[in-house]
Amino acid sequence: MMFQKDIETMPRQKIEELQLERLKWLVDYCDKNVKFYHDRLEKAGVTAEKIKSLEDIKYIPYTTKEDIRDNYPFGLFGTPLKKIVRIHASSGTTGKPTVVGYTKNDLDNWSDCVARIVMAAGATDEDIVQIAFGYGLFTGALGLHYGLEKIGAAVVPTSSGNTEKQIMLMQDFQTTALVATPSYAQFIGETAKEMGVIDKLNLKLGLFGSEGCTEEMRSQVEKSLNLFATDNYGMSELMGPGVSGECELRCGMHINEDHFLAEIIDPKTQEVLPRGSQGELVVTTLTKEGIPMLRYRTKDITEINYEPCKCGRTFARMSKIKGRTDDMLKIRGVNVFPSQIESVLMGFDQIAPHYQLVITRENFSDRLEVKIELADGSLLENYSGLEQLRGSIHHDLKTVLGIDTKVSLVEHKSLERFQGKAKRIVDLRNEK
Ligand code: DLL
Repeated sequence: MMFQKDIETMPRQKIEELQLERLKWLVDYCDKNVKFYHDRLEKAGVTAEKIKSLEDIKYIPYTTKEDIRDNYPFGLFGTPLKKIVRIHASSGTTGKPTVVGYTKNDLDNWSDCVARIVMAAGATDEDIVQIAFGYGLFTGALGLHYGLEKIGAAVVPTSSGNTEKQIMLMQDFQTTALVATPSYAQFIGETAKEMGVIDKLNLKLGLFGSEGCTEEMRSQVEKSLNLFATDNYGMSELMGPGVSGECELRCGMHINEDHFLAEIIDPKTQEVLPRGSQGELVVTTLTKEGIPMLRYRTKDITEINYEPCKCGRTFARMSKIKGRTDDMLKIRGVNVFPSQIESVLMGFDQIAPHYQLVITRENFSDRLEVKIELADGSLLENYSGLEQLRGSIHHDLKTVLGIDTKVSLVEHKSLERFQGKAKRIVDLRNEK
């Protein structure tokens, strides 16, 4: 089933004509309404008239997360606040969050995009869907919420957490679909098993996204909750969920190409790579008014397949995210930057500037261990001094990151030293 069949099956040529028309509109819109873009475009000598083909997008400079942050909170908005009807923000970045705004049209397009994705995954108006993403500034919950309502599903906004109650409702309502991060879904599965109620659940579909998930992990979750799971991708800067999602054939995530123009670039040289290459995904929003994005560097690594899919959809498909070009970590759904940790650690003079971040997954939950070297041996014999230091670091990290970490103080000179760039992150989550 398709939510907007005419659009989702457009011949490639038609898609590209529409994208070109919208790209010209967007350049003009950004030029006129966002000073930041106006200055950038002027410097690059780009006007809407200069865009004659989709390839001409290469003349437009890239936009980065730093650009959004530098213009905190509303500097990149394309409309006065009067026209903004919703504001979201990304979780825990260094200092200030990334703030995004939506007009009424944006919300309408957003719910259309999500409606397409959930329908492609197999959701229908017969479904009772429990949304176990955290409601709040995060785009995930409300994004899925509106899209699912649009297709007529019965939405149950349970939010994340309260797992046993979540499972009780699932049982009582005979919930048929679950929206969650794959890791939370896994925890729900485990808890339901412990409660001995797996057989009493009626789940058929898992709409998972917002973090990476290996095929092995997906199969495991499918088995534990006895459902069929699809993956969907997005980010707050571009919209939230709704950028792309798998159809039931699960051979890549269909990009909503009438709203998003995707490119793959080499993150080092910043050159656009030929079709089919793997690299950093760069996305231009073609219709967004609230906060339009010109060539936004997602830092996510993927590749795009432009062959029409056997499901009938012609929208290109991006492969599952391979990783990120930067070091941003997603711990239990919270974005954590190593630089945030570093800035906390540097505030303590009893420790040396050598640290390592070890991320593991235990009981289906991410765990971050921060290993820090003591500056010297003076504290080694002083147990209460060590404990006090450990406690203070733990407290400050929690204040800045919003999550619990395990703090381990290790002996001076026990961590690896580096000749070139440091590699401080040891991510063991996908090792098992
Ligand atoms: O996670 C939006 C979203 C919500 C997508 C719910 C899907 C479902 P942010 O919090 O801004 O937005 O985080 C965006 O999360 O750049 C990716 O690195 C990662 N990410 C999102 N979806 C996937 C996915 C939402 N399906 C960042 N697979 C992105 C792997 C994903 N990584």
